[in-house]
Amino acid sequence: MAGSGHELKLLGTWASPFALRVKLALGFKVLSYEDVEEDLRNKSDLLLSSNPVHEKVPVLIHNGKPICESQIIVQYIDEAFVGTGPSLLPADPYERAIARFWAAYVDDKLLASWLQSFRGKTEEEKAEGLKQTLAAVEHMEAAFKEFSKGKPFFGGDSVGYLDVTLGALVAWVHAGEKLYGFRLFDATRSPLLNAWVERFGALDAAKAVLPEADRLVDYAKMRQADAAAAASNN
Ligand SMILES: N[C@@H](CCC(=O)N[C@@H](CS)C(=O)NCC(=O)O)C(=O)O
Repeated sequence: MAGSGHELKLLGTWASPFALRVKLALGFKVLSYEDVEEDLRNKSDLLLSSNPVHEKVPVLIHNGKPICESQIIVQYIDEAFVGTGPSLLPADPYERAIARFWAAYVDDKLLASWLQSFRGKTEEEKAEGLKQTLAAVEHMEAAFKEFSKGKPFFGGDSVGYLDVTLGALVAWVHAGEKLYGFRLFDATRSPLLNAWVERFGALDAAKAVLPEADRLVDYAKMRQADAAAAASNN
């Protein structure tokens, strides 16, 4: 699908920020692929055999070989398709290392605490999640300033690895605001990232991939209702 000699198949779900990350990378690299929508309540044999350790999406299957974990997949795409579309990771090894550091921070700190701020079991857990989210946003705002050097993206004039990593959350920033009245990046706390959210979301490759916020809101409400029903049955 990607071009001569390459067959790419992505196992994902439309709402998964991790699968969206891979779709963004494939889009920016202008690689065609087969998009396989998984049902996570009834995972396919292909998903279970391709990612037997975590049994999670996304999985990219390149010429029959599976690659798991969204950040590793994006790095793989960049390395396996050098010269196809723009490079996402910086060329300089030190800058690559720093970009990977911040990409890990997005998942380990920013996303984890943001999820805790609305999924925490108690009000205390949620408050702690929010506190940590705000601290992580402050760090990300400073990282954006350092990477972008006054230009529009983490990658400078064009999108790079961190734009793809964080860009997967853009649709969820809008959905989260509608659901919880809290905007992850706002004009007061993080003006640079607030503007970046709009700039990134306006890119054709992002618009082609990122779902509408209202669709995510309906999906999140459905998942919350499922979780509440499961809890009351236990
Ligand atoms: N660290 C993983 C996270 C992937 C992940 O959490 N995927 C979720 C969907 S958003 C999943 O497949 N969940 C299914 C399950 O937990 O059974 C990555 O970056 O790819």
